Amino acid sequence: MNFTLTSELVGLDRIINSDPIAITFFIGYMAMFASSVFFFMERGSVDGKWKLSLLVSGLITGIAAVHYYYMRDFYLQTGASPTAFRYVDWTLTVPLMCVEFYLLTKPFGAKGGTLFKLIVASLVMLVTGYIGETSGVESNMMWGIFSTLGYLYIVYEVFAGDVAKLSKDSNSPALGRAMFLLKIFITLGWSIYPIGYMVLPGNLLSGAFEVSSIDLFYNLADAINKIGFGLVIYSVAVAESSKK
Ligand SMILES: *C/C=C(C)/C=C/C=C(C)/C=C/C1=C(C)CCCC1(C)C
Repeated sequence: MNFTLTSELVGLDRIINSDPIAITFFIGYMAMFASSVFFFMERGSVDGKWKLSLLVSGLITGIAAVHYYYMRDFYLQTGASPTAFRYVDWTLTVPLMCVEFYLLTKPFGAKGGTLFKLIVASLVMLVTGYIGETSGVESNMMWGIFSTLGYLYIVYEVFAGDVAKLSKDSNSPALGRAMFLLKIFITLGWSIYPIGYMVLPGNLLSGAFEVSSIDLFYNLADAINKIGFGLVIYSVAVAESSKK
């Protein structure tokens, strides 16, 4: 049989020859897509005030699914890291995760100002991170440190700032449980990203891993954080809805 080897086939060949990064892009796409279907369908089985939270969870994984579709193709065709797609994805989905914190604490008095602070901190984290990834060896570490300040501010808000105070004053065991799990995601789950960033040339882990393994870190972290975060909110929503 006679056929030309299109870029599509070269890409598929890479998956068949078990390029672990290609496989995680492939699985990431499927998992994000399936999670969105799940969150959207399950909106029907929770009480009114939780429907918006599940919608936002579905949007987070849905936006990620679309980006994974393009990132997977970009990676398969070029073998390079899809940095721009990645940061567009995060710039949309991380603020939506801040919205999830806001929605959880809103019944207990959360103010728009808290949401605003969280979104500004996440944008500082992402814009400086993007500059660091694209600006070369000398300044990589410096931008990484700026970005980490934005990250630490979010951690502060959730552990000791407005979000923490509201959930403590709420006397709601459901919210307490959700906040406990979300704190684990914010500290352990989100810390995978700066670890991945550190494999870049000029940074602390450069040489310990291949530069291309940055996408392994990011793909793993995205699956844990976007899907896991949504499932925590889903479980609280179901538990609270079944009380009545
Ligand atoms: C769904 C996507 C999420 C939750 C992305 C989170 C991304 C981060 C927490 C990234 C953090 C970074 C640092 C703290 C320093 C180095 C640069 C970044 C942007 C990788």
